[in-house]
Amino acid sequence: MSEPIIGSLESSPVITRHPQNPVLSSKDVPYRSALVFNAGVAKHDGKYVMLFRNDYGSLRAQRIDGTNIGLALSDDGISWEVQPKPCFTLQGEGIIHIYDPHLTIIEDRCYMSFAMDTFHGARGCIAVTEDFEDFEILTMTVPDNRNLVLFHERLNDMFVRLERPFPAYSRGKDRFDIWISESPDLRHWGNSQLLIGVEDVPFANNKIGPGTPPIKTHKGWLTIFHSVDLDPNRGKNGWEETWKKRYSAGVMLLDLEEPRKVIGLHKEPLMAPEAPYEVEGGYRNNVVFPTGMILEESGEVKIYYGAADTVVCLATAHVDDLLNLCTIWS
Ligand code: BMA
Repeated sequence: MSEPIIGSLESSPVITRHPQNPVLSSKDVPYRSALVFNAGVAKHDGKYVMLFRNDYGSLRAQRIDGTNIGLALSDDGISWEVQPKPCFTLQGEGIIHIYDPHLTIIEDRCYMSFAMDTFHGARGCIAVTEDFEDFEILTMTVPDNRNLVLFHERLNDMFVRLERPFPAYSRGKDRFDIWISESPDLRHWGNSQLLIGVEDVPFANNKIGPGTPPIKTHKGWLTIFHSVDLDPNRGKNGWEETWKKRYSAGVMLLDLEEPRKVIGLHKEPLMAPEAPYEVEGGYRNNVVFPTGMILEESGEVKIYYGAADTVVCLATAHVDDLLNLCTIWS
């Protein structure tokens, strides 16, 4: 089944890429590192805290040997200091690697959700940590699921997450959507429901997935998701010989009381790959992968994203502009 090709895409004018981009790359890391991207970011104890994906190997040989999670701290969310050692690695029977951390603070406790590739498929995991040294894994989904993002507070007494299963018997191949589930204790999850499908996003023809843990605004929960379009005619587009996808970012608004209800969606991309560090010289070019979002008291929203699966970047927007983009859902 072939999907219509999506033409050129542009970022919304409300987005400003930070002049210091990339804000984190492998050269800032004091241990083995080749690609640094897809970072979870939150404010905690007066600091900005970042958990980032660190793929180590050889940049020159374009070879990845493994992945761990690094920790970086910052006073302003722009200049980061990477801590001396990776803070999380996981090895074991059947585990291939762990990756793509998201960070959520709920009732002053720090939760990292992440993906784990195993010999039996991809699993989504949630861990809790007091000190970013020891992590206790609270839950792991059955395959295939990933891109778990938690809401920063309980709603109707339940913890809530967005997630992206990979349904093999969906509408043809690779039609992956965003789902929502809830839990009384962060360990047992259920009441799962489709939140929004690929068909609802005009700039996707392949799949969508959760991106940033939603932030609370007076109009609803604002969240940024990733959106993928495939063009079979795209040639070699990064290290990978057959990379034919483009990752953009979209923005939507969920109801404050009933987050299972999408109440707003911007029908165009919030961000499309266009800066040099997003479109060239990377592991996979044409990738903007949103993973963290912070709402400052001034109304500025800091959006952290992986660029070209190679570096961590920052973009900013005003919260009111983001809300205005989210037109009423019909
Ligand atoms: C997804 C994940 C992400 C990655 C993205 C773009 O499937 O593997 O880690 O950033 O693809 O390559």
